[in-house]
Amino acid sequence: MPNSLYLKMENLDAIKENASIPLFDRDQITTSIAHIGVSNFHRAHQAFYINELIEKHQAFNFGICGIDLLDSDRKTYNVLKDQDGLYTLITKSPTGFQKPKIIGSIVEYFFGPENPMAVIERLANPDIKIISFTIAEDGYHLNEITGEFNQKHPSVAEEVVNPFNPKTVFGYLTQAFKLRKLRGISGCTILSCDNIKNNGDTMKHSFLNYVEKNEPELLPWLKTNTTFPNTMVDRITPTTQHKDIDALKNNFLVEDQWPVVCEPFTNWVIEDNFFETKPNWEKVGVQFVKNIEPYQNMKLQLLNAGHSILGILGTLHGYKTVHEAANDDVFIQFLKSYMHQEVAPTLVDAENMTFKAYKSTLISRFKNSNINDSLSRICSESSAKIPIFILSTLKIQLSENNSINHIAFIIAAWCKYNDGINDLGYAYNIVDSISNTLIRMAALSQLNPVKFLEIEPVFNDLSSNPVFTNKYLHYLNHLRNHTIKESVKQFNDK
Ligand code: CS2
Repeated sequence: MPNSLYLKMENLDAIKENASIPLFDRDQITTSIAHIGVSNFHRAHQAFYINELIEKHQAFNFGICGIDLLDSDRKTYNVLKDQDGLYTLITKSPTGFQKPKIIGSIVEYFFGPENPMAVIERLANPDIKIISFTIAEDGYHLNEITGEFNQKHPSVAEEVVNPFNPKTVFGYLTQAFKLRKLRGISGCTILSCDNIKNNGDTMKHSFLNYVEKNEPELLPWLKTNTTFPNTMVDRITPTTQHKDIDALKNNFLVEDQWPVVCEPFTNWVIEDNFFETKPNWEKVGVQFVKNIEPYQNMKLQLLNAGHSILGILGTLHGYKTVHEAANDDVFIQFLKSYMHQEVAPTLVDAENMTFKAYKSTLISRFKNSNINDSLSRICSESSAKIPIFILSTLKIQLSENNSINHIAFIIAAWCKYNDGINDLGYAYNIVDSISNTLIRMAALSQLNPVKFLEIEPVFNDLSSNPVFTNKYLHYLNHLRNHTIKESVKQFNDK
């Protein structure tokens, strides 16, 4: 059997026997995108689109400079350094694998903790026209109640006294834009690719709030030199498993320390609001639209909410993966009627995407067993996800006096989820930045069930709403005395 080869530039010629390699000369590429947060998702989504653009349309000016800012991202730094920025994308459909594809669009990489000044200089460089990022829901440091930037966050407090060694994306951007202003360089587009509602507006709000507090003289310049388009990003990207690494090595003879797995489906919609020139990304299927809201709502309230629901119900039952929960008729019936009865009334069709069409693809995406997406990934950081994915629907449904039964049931089930034990009697971890609070409030709710709703950063003043609370109490009582399957079945049959 031939030997496997390390993924590196010098081995690409030999690797091309078994995997698709970038069909372009990477040395010709110039960098105009800096992306902060080189997550699996970024590598399956934006970096894939850019790779397509360079490969099929010779757009050599769109190279990506990957940047990570957190110590916990050191592994990405080491792997991408070892592999010359290359990595493998493994696209898995329900029926099997496509030939693995080596992605070559990340042509530079910087690691903040190693050299913060180099990151600041790179972001300040006039070549960079777009600064994009995926920093996850809790990276925005917004106080859920007041909507204000959380100046007291430890990383913020630390960087304010040591501004040339920033810790947050906001600190880095501030220093970079100060340099641009000082040097007479114009600004750029700041592009959020996170799963949060009005992600561009949210970034703008957080960042300008931060600057107003910490560097007020920069504010007027920023307002005229940056734009913050809202975006909708969509591609299911599970956590890479050891068996993916092994299969790539054994079946395709490629030794990649950290390949990325994803589904075939992909979608990227961006509000047409670029600073100076709009990129020509429509050539690879990106949609530029005037009004992003219907797309975002559909995606967050159907796909992401659907994931969270399968995550909570499935974990309580003892399932480990999304496809197991999605192939269980009891859970999928619940999910479908949730979408139909409680989400549909809050949505409007988007210009190029109807609610019905989007919904119809979803269930089969969830059922794709080759993706093997873990429920633990889905349930991680639920305290930041549930308000965006599910409580936003609740707010509308309550204000319209519409049905809220499913949501009351889901929140009750989430309370039980935080007991940390499934119906088979096995314990699982609650992975959340406020896990201690979630566990404590779920425990207190054994005696006083409304307690769980008193987690203010998540629920705000929901505990004082009798319409919701009564339903929640009813379902929690049932859930505490039955298995999740029994409770969902009873709910479905009513
Ligand atoms: C998931 C997302 O955990 C989650 O929030 O729902 O990561 C989801 O897989 C992506 O948004 C798909 O586009």
